[in-house]
Amino acid sequence: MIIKKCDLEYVCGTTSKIPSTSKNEYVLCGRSNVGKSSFINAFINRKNYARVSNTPGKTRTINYYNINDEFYLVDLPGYGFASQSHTDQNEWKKLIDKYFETSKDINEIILLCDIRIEPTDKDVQMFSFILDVTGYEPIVIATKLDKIKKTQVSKNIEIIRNKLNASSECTIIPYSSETKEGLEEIQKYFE
Ligand SMILES: Nc1nc2c(ncn2[C@@H]2O[C@H](COP(=O)(O)OP(=O)(O)OP(=O)(O)O)[C@@H](O)[C@H]2O)c(=O)[nH]1
Ligand SMILES: [Mg+2]
Repeated sequence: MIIKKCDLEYVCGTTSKIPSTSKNEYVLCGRSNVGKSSFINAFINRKNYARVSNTPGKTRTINYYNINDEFYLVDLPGYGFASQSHTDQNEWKKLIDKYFETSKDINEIILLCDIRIEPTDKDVQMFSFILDVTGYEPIVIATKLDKIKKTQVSKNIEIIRNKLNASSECTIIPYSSETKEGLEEIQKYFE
């Protein structure tokens, strides 16, 4: 996929109106620090256009990246980090609920999981929440592939599938933003 254009076009917080983009939205969700913003940078081939940080909770708003005027990558704020207060968790929930209730342009939801770690209860909840609101299983990108040995990949993918209660048809793509392994497969999937 050739990226001719990428613009951060909308940034939504809890008090913002969710835009009606009238274009397909590919939605990225997952734990804080799992690599959502890094995925966007790899996808658009830019270094730090979507802000990446070691500090969990970097992305606090819903960020809409217009790709080639064809579709949007929607970066949702991450969940489940230790320093997240109750107030922050409530704000997060309000924003996420508002997005899923309001947006009419969701085309595909992508749940990112760290390939090294068994999905947390929050990941399991997110997976089943997506299934409930859309009627479809999300696709799963298993991030940080560069951090494990090749021989562990298929075992870890099955651990993710089992823990998420995902079907055997659910697409789970091993991926690394460092090496870009898996990127082509994801792009093909989008196309
Ligand atoms: N080795 C390796 N590190 C990665 C990969 N993807 C992300 N990281 C690192 O993980 C950290 C968090 O990445 P982000 O992309 O900011 O994570 P996020 O999901 O956007 O986090 P929030 O904005 O807090 O929700 C950064 O230090 C990244 O460099 C990957 O594929 N491999
Ligand atoms: Mg982020």
